[in-house]
Amino acid sequence: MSKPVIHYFPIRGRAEVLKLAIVAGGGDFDTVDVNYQEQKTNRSLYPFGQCPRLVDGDIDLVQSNSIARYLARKYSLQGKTEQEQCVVDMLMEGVESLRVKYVNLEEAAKEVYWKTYFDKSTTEGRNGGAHMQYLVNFLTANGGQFCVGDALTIADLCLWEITDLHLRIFEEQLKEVYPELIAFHEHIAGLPGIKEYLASPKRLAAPNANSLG
Ligand SMILES: N[C@@H](CCC(=O)N[C@@H](CS)C(=O)NCC(=O)O)C(=O)O
Repeated sequence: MSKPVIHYFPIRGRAEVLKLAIVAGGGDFDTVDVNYQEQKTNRSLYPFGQCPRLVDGDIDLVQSNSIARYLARKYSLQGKTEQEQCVVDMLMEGVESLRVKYVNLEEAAKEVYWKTYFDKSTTEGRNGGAHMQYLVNFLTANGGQFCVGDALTIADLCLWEITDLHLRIFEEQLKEVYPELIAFHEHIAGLPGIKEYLASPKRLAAPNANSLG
């Protein structure tokens, strides 16, 4: 099996779910610090002028969720049935809705951010379709260990990673309001491949380029 190479900045960022998928699937990866000049000017390697970019044998692609879906197929993390795969896909989009809110979070806006996207009383409010409770609903309905079916999927890794990011910022609130999410986070972090990766030097220190990172 070919070894994927991830071209990205030296942060976790949008590469982190990709790395988690590879290690959860029993694989390994290399990383290359992206050449920003090339990223901005080479439309065939970087069609959208952005990274991450994944090179894996003949496969060369960008857009993190497209890469995540490719890796999910490669490492059998896409769900077992058509029904499961549809829900996995839907949850990935649900996490993405929250991520696009998160990437612009600033210190001064933390309180409003929590109220809008995490406070259980605001699920019926205007939030751009992004609320942690919406995601947790799937997790609890499925028993709490995995979001979909009875095995790890890429949807779990997306939810794990967005939870991990928010734990840095809202640890106490998350523990109090979403204990099932904390239990899920611990469960996924202990899975083979993931556990070793998280303890290894390959797990980069910098979460992202966000000022809260
Ligand atoms: N929709 C894209 C977004 C990619 C993105 O925002 N990439 C950022 C880094 S996380 C980037 O390349 N920023 C530099 C730039 O846009 O010039 C994806 O999911 O891959």
